[in-house]
Amino acid sequence: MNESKDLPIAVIGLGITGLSIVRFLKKNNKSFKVYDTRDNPPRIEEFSKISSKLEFIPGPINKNIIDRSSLIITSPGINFSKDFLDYSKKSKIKIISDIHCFCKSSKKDIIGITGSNGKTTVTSLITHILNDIGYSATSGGNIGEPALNLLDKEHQYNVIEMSSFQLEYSKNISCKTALITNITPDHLDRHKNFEDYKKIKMKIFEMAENAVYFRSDKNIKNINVKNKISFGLDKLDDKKTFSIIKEGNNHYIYHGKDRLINEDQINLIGQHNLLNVAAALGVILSLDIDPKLTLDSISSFKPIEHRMEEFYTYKNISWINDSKSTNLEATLAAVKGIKGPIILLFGGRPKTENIKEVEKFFFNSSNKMIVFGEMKELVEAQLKNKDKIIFVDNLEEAVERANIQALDLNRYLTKNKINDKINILLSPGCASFDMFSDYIDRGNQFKNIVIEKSIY
Ligand code: UMA
Ligand code: ADP
Repeated sequence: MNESKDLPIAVIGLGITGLSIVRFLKKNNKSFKVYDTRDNPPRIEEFSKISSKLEFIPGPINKNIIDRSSLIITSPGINFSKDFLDYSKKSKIKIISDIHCFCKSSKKDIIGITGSNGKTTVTSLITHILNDIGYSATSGGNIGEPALNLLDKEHQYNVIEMSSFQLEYSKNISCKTALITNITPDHLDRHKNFEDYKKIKMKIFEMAENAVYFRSDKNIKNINVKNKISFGLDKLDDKKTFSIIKEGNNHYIYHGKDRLINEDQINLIGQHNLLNVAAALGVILSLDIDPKLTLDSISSFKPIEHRMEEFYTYKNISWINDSKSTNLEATLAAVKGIKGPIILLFGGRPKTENIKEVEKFFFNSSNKMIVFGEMKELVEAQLKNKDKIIFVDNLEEAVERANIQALDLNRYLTKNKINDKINILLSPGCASFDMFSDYIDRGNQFKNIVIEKSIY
């Protein structure tokens, strides 16, 4: 940290990140002030136990803060105005993230993970594998535990999920291995445009020793790292590649020419999750660990809550909670990876204006869609297969209608001796804030409605 003036450091936001920054600054004997737009931010009670309330200043995030500070360390959720950013540049007051501070202070190897989708799954999987095969690893960052809290208990490997919000204010972070799972449009309400969002994601490779990336993704290119390992949907013989290949009815993961593992040995649903496993294997290889040693650990990894979580099955009908699907790509990946007919619960607050790609969902003529929330307008205007779409007012009604559709379809399949499993999938492809407090609330409500109502 390099404070240019003899002024306190400004910590912006007093959520879990703000609190972790405060602890970090106190340990390093730095003076600071904490700013938050709310009078009573979520972590004020915990803050007042470790610091004087005088260090907390509620109010708007404006230029006065820049005049009064030597450096700004921001929480990821803060969306600075253009005026604020211009003035900080003019005043030469740097804005950095907690992840930036963590990377500069950590003494252990950092595995940095970013991407539009799959970050949490891959972060958890890598941590699980490393611990399972005898290394010591811990995870943090956007996954939940703020990275700075890990400094007191550093393991051999810090597996850190990094969001675009955190990377935006990070510079020259030196990861042992950096991974990008994929890049598709997301968070465009916060970033200037898609180009800017891509550039921010690519910052994870600055100074990385090893890069792991999805080679079938045209948005990930020009990686300036010496040791590169890729994963993708085409088979390459190179030992620095992993591939997902369909043979007969099964998908396999290959390492170069060698077949490693079959989808039936993995507890995660969908081709996108095979890509996530391949990404994790890429990271393992980058650490000079033989991927063959990890196969049992991959098989023992369980799906994470709210991500393709098959939580209830009855007769031939399987209920899957993919509430963490908050963008269109996640929904498209979810439906692509499922075998058998799908009744999709889709909706919420749209993050994109063009949803025409969703029409692909109806290529399987048995598929049905139940739509709720603010997404109804876009579906009404852009999707054609209206005979396969049902509009509802709330999640409860969505569950009831999905159940009726599934039972009807089940009768038809039984009568025609077709053995397909029917999938009722909540994969909303939207933000949840129009009807729920967050994706966790949405997923929990879904599961409760299905289970409590004992609808069969
Ligand atoms: N605040 C303001 N003004 C604002 C916004 C926020 O004053 O305009 C204050 C609020 O009081 C807020 C506090 O700042 O409580 C901190 O806000 P924050 O939104 O940065 O939240 P944290 O509690 O510190 O949580 C953050 C991440 N939140 C966001 O990026 C929005 C968490 O990711 C992350 O787990 C945590 O740090 C630890 O690293 C959440 C998330 O939704 C789960 N991430 C996005 C995603 O995954 O898509 C990027
Ligand atoms: P993130 O932390 O990036 O949000 P998660 O692992 O929590 O990623 O998954 C978020 C959503 O994206 C879930 O709906 C999940 O099914 C979907 N998803 C996971 N991995 C991928 C992937 N590789 N490609 C597309 N969608 C994915």
